[in-house]
Amino acid sequence: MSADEQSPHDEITIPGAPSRVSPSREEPTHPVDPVPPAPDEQPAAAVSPTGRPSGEEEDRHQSGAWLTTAQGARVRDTDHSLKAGERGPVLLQDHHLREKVMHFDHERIPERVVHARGAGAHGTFTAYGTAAGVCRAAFLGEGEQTPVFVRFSTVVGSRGSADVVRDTRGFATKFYTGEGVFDLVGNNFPVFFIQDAIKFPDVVHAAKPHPDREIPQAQSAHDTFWDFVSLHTEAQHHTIWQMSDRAIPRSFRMMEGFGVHTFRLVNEAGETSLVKFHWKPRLGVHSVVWDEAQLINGADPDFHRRDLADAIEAGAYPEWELGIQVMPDSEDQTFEGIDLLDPTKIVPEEIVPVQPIGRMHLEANPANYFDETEQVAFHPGHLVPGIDVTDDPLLQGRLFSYLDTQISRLGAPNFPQIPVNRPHAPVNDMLRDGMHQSADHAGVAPYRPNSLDGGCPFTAGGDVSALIDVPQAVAGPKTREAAASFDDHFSQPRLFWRSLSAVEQDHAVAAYTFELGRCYEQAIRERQLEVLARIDTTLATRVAEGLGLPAPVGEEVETPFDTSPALSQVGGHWPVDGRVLGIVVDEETDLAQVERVRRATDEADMVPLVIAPTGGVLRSDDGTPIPVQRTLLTARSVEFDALLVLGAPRGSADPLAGTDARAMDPTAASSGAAVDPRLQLLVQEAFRHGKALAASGHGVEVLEVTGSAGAVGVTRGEDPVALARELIDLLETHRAWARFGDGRPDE
Ligand code: HDE
Repeated sequence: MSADEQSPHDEITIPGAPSRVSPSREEPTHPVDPVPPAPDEQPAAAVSPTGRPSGEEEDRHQSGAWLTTAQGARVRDTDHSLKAGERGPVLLQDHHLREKVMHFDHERIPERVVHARGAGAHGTFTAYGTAAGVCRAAFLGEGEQTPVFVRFSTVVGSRGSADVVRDTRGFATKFYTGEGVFDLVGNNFPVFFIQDAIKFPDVVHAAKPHPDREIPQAQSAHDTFWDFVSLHTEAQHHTIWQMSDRAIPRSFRMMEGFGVHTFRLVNEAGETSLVKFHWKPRLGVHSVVWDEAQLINGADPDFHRRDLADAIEAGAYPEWELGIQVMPDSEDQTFEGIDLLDPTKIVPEEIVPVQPIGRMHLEANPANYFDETEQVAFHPGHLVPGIDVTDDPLLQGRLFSYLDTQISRLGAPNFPQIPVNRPHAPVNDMLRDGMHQSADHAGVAPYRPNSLDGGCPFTAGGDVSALIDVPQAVAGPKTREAAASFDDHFSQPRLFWRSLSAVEQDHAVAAYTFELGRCYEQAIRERQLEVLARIDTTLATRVAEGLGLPAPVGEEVETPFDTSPALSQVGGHWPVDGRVLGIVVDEETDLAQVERVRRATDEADMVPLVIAPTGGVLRSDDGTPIPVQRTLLTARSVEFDALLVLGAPRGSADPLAGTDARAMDPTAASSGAAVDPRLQLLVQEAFRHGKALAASGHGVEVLEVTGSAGAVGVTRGEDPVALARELIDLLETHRAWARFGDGRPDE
């Protein structure tokens, strides 16, 4: 085995490199044009501020080889300010200095008050045409293709917080349809904490860090959160989802999305139906385990963001099917006893199946995070003809909030003119002027009716498709009350609990115990335990045991639905696109075999990462270069979905010995026994997180010293390629579930 310094050209692309051109070691001296977006990146579409195709995408990129001021004047020196003498004071006339620093001082905009941390991507939605019977929206017509921009987010943490925290995830999609923008601003849970928008500031204040010390960041494991949800018991359904594995997704690509509220669809004949929107990921719904999540947040706080961008760069395009549950638009807007206006309720899929209506692929990363992901402005009120809202009081409040918040964040009412927000449909409003206006408005009469501009713009007549406000009859005394049908807070959390498999229930018990265990106030713990007892006494008893508290006695609420298997995420076989296989090698590993394993992994649309004691490039006997992507110093188990151990490097003096507690004491190596302790840790962690493991040759020794040999989902053999294929098969079930328990639903 030999290690070269230089990176070779490797046909198997490992995503994530910051630049597509390898930089020179020396500072470049010849001017070149600005770097265009990478092949996997795409800026917002080239449409004018008034929605016309401009075809001038490149005009938005900076151009010219020379550094200029914002006014286009070329600059000779950007490293020294203009001074009165080399050691003298800086002169006020230095426009370049002042412009540079002024702009820098204002680079930030306020982060979103919720959902501050997110990642976005461009894609395409292709409709099946199956919704035509219930919805007249043109973009749902058979074969129609609509560009989309999707932003995934966590809710509670600040913009710089870690990705894999226990939290709800936002799943917001902007459809740039020919009839205007439609935003489906959903979450990865189908229910919400509160039933009325007026409590939204309260629940967010409770979930956000405590106002005095501003801790804890990005998590619900603290007193104010549990104080709120135990007092507002409508929050318990959302809370049990939050304590389930759904709150720690393996990837944005492996999350369901839900519109949460019931929407009203209108067909060509003007008939209406009540629907709930669902996004179903092609890769299945998968999560990390809690211990893994905690490690990830230290090892790679950008885990989800990186996973999304890398998958797109590698061509493993994330994909979801959009589906709807269709319920009749009855007078009471209730279905099988479920109030469809209550956003804390689901309609079980076993009762109303989700009908697929289209498919979405995400195919391009944003060319610039700030321009697109930070400035994208969603709004549940961005609707197109055929889609209308209902009287769900939570949705009604959202219709106010999302316009309002953009004024704080994007500074002016002209935010729809920011490229990522521009409609791909002709815009002819009578909104004028305002800060950051960038449209050219012709004409003199932005009012209606007018005669000076020939009466333009006209309102759409009955024969022209236009937004519909369904003439829903409303009547009633003004009142600050909720309907009695909103009072059932427990039957659906109970349905959720009973639908989980045994291993998922174990995880939920551990999550409640952890979170309540992090609270300081005994009264809050006890109150929440009493509330849990109304959901399920076994759940409450198990959590109480973990907290060392007496089991509460409560009256369980009966649920009309026994279980809903669709709520469990365990079981089934799923595609493995973009999953990461770590391949451990040492100086004795047969590198020709490693190369074959890499190819087989790449062919399975997975990412092979070679882990060796030190970095560089290895060469097989026939000279094939094999780049090392991780060393024992830089690898951490959480990055890999499965491990193939083809070597057992001995412990050696780490380059940073003494600064890394995991590095081995070099004197211990001579004692003979030791497989490098960092490799042992790697395998032990992967093992306890239920990941698939395989070993061949010396690697088998690693399984033995870590005590993982012979366990479920751990395999060994002579042929590394056959082992890699076995691992890929195992990965289709996501985890070796039996290592945690039997994974079957609780009897
Ligand atoms: Fe939001 N929400 N929300 N929300 N929400 C925002 O809008 C709000 C709710 C959701 O990636 C804000 O531009 C109120 C439910 C997502 O840019 C703000 C209420 C659901 C995103 C706001 C809710 C969501 C937001 C913050 C209670 C799931 C991120 C910045 C009535 C169906 C969108 C912004 C993105 C963002 C208000 C409840 C989803 C303040 C008042 C329910 C995915 O306008």
